[in-house]
Amino acid sequence: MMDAERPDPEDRMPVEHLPADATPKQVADVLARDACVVLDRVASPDTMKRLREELDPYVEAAGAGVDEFSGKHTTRIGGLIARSQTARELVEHPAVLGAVRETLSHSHNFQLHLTQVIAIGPGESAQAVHRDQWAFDFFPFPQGYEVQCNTIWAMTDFTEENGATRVIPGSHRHPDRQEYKLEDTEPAEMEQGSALLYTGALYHGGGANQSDATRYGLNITYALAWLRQEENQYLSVPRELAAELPESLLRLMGYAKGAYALGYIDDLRDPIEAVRPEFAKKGFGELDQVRERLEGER
Ligand SMILES: O=C(O)CCC(=O)C(=O)O
Ligand SMILES: [Fe+2]
Repeated sequence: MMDAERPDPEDRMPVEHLPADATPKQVADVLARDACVVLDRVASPDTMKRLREELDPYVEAAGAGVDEFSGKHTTRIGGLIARSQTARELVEHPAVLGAVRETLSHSHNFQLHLTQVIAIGPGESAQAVHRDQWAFDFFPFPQGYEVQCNTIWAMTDFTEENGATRVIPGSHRHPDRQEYKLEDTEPAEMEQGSALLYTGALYHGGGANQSDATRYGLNITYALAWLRQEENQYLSVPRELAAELPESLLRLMGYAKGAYALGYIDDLRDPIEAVRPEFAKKGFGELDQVRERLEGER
């Protein structure tokens, strides 16, 4: 990487924190400026405790990562919609979802992209600094066109010592495919129950854990609904369970059209019909809205 692109230590921006009652617009404004923001104590320690109780058995049963990127001292588990009522609530947390909606409002719809506990164990080294949107086969999305709005909830306190996520605020404006060093990043320290929000274009990575306790984070990410999901929700959540979930959560999981005519079943049927026929909308629908939107953009 050329030096001109390396963040100058003098220009380093700290990670901005907002109170839990910040409006979606306030959160989205900081995301537009920095590509990351911490919402302080948006969930209670009690909620985090419940999450641990529901998910610890899966974490304990899972092995550590098999490569450097996933972390050889890090355990990751997914399928959290199926496994945890508390995770389901956090996926639909109104403050976070409002900010996600605002940040991804340039597209017809957005959807849940993945749900994952990331438990960084003592002795783990720092993860390579990356953009989450590289998951889309490194497609070079235009700068300013955000395709993801992501969260990492602090299930335990996040400190520099225990592996708080490392971020480069403002790096959504940097060139793509850059390599950064740890010194270029800031730790997103936050209290248990807080959430780091960041866009798919933010350069970041898991921190090294130099403490003697595991750092637990809950990574819930959202992406534009015309892109493929990282975690396949249709196959991660058994149909019998899906049939019991609320409509709003099912729509978020992908039982909705990604755009006009994107993702229908056979005779133009609403995808939600597969699990909850009573919620189905008829036909393509919304054509007037789509037309209005296209006319507005002309
Ligand atoms: O666990 C963290 O702090 C970040 C992990 C991460 O960025 C990733 O796995 O993509
Ligand atoms: Fe990441």
